[in-house]
Amino acid sequence: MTAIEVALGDITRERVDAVVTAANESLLSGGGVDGAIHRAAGPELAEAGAAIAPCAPGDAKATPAFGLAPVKYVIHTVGPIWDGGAYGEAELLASCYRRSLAVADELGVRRIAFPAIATGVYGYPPGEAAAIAVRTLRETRTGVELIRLVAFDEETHELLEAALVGHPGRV
Ligand code: AR6
Repeated sequence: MTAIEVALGDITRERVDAVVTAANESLLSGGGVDGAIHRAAGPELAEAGAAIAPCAPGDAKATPAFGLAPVKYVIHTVGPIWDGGAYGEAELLASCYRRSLAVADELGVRRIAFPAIATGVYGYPPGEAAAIAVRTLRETRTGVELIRLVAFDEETHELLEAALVGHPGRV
C-alpha cells in the first residue's frame, strides 16, 4: 500500500529516506529546487553527480544525500524541456516519476519526496504536470510506502491537491 500526500514547503526540510531533485543532464548544481538541494547537501553532491553523469531526460540516478542527512539518497531525474507538448514531453515526465520510483525500490527506500519536476525553469504547465505525476505514481508498482509531493507555491499545491482528489491517495 502506497500513500500519496501533498505538502507545501521547502523539500530540503523533508525527513524522508530519499529526496528527488529536478536536475539537468550534467547532474551539476543548477537553479530552482536543484540549487536548494545542492546547497543543503554540500559540494560532495555535485562531485557524486558528476561521477555518474550524464542522465538522459526521463531517466533517474541516485547518489548519497551527504549533508541532507537524515535523508540518505538524492535521486536525480531530468525532466523534459517544455516545447508545446508535441515532442514527447508527457511521456518523458511520466518516465521521470517511474524511473525515480524504480531507483528508490533498488535502494530499499520507504519514504520519498518529489518536487514538481519540470514545472519551473523547464516550463511544463503545472496543472498537466500535476495530473501526470499523480497518475503515474498511482500506476507504478513500488515498495515505497509514502510518497510526498512537495509544492513550493500555493498554485502548485492546489493543482496537486486537485489531481489527488481525482485520484484518491492510496494505490
Ligand atoms: N522545494 C520544493 N520545490 C522547489 C524548491 C524547494 N526548495 N525550489 C523550487 N521548487 P525547477 P525544472 C519548485 O526550475 O523546471 C535547474 O537549474 C519550483 O517552484 O527547480 O525541472 C536544473 O539544474 C517548481 O515548482 O526545475 C535544470 O537545469 C519545481 O520546483 C532545470 O532547473 C521545479 O522547478 C530544471 O528545471
